[in-house]
Amino acid sequence: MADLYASLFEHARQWCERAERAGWLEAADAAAVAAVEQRTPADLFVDRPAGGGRPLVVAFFGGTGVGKSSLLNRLAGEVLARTGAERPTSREVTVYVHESVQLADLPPELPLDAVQIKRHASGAHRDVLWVDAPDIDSTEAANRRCALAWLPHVDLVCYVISPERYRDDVGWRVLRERGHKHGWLFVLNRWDEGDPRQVEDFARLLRDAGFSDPLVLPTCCLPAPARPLPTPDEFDQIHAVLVDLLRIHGVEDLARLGVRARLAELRAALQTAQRRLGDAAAWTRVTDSVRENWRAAAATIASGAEWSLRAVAARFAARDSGLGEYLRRYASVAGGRKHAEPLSAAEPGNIVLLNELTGQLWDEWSQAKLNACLDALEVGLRHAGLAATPVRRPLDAAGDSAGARVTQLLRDRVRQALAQPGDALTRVLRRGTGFLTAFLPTVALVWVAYAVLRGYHAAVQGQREFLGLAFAINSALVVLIAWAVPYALDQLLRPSLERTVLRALGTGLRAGLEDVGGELIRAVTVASDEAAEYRDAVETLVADIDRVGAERLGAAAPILARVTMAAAAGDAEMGPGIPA
Ligand SMILES: Nc1nc2c(ncn2[C@@H]2O[C@H](COP(=O)(O)OP(=O)(O)OP(=O)(O)O)[C@@H](O)[C@H]2O)c(=O)[nH]1
Ligand SMILES: [Mg+2]
Repeated sequence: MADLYASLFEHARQWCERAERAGWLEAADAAAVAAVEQRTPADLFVDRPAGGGRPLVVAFFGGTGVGKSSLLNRLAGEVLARTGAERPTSREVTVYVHESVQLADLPPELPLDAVQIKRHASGAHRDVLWVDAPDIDSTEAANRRCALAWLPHVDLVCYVISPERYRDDVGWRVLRERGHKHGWLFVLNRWDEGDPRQVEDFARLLRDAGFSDPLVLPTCCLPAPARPLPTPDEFDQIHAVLVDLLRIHGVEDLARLGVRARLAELRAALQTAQRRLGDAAAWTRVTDSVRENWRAAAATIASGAEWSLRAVAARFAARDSGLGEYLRRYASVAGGRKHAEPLSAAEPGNIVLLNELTGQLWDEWSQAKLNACLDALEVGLRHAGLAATPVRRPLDAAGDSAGARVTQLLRDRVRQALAQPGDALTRVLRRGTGFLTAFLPTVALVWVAYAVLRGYHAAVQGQREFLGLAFAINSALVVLIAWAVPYALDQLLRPSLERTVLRALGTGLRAGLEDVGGELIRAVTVASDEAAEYRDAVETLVADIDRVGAERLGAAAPILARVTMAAAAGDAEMGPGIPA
């Protein structure tokens, strides 16, 4: 199970690394996952065959002077660790281990110069590796650091207290945080100084801390105590309990407790980190808010640009006025172009003007409005506890291209409008008036020519006078009227260039702003898809953690419940495991 834990932890670490690199996690989220305890008691040993081929690691922890080293010496039947009146006495860890056990190189945080390893050949202690730690509440920082560094490698903590100090035990306050990571035995040493009520009193404190039926064993390490003991010494129970535990559960089963606690921690850290990724509902809210923010910003931009659009349309139309332009267009009609348009966008000079004028429409002010909209979104994301950086990245890209998009659509629409000015009906009518402008004068001329021929023929025959000035004036008037009426109609139908350009600029701007809005939504979708990928990955990981954590412990026996803390709320999610 320790190997499984190591692999799950590695996956979690890699996930965090990727997510942090992509900006989804803050360094603190990744650090919280990385800080979950990786070390396990199994690290102390080489060859760790599945099924538990290693001894159980049991350590004496507690305040200074409570008798930890005395207890180890008593257990070993010889003086292994220094004991004494000097406080603190132990400045190093004493490891008491069977000679057959192969120890691995100690992890770097366990300084070798602060460890003495005592080998023994006693069969009674073959299955247990004993550790005597320096005091946990030490005034010596080095002692405290050393004791804490060993904790992750301990299966079962033998917590030693004294009758004098158990109610105000600094070390216990430190250690109870690790309640679920270890099995626990409580030794009330210096029992010669104790009171029989203290066992129950201490047990009550432990029950309040989460132990349903804690084992509190009173002991006295003095060979000849000055006072008689209030109740018999229960030192032998320490060993008996361990033998019982190992017989029923084995090391692997007990080690699983520690792994389960680490898994619960890992799971909680991952879930905290996962909040940065949001859920489907959060992303719907983000998309809605982008849409809403942009709608408001686009309305502001559109109304702010109105005046500029008018100015551009007016400047564009200014090119189309004056006699010179009229003659130029007239020449183009005379030159055989069927429908002379007010101004052709295809003419190079007009393209330059079009580009120049439309290029100024998306200005710094418009960009600032867009950026303010994105800033507001970022603030909203951070406020909701979501990662903002990976969302901002595609949004900024969309924002940077907004000017070019809007300008392009403005130009397209103006070009289209100039290519086909007016609406469809006007265009049909103008086709008619254009035709009549040429056709009616032609018909009139043909009619006049016919009248001239007939008049000439009649005059030659002497039937009447040659045609006179009146005929010439009237004929000229007929031809003129035949041209002037359709021409005047055509002029009336001709759409105003300024209006055409202004309308095109209006629709172009609206289309452009809509396009930018669409691009912003696409950017959010890209980010939310990425978040979903990271979320899926971590959910799979959490499911694996739950599966491993939910593995039941081998055998149910009351002794295990007595040395373990009841499941906390967080552990309950990991599924049943510790038999009640
Ligand atoms: N009265 C009494 N004294 C004890 C008992 N056990 C140990 N002592 C004495 O308490 C003193 C401290 O014992 P240690 O075993 O060094 O205590 P420790 O917990 O290892 O202390 P540190 O190494 O400083 O953390 C020694 O003088 C022991 O002889 C006991 O049961 N009763
Ligand atoms: Mg000691």
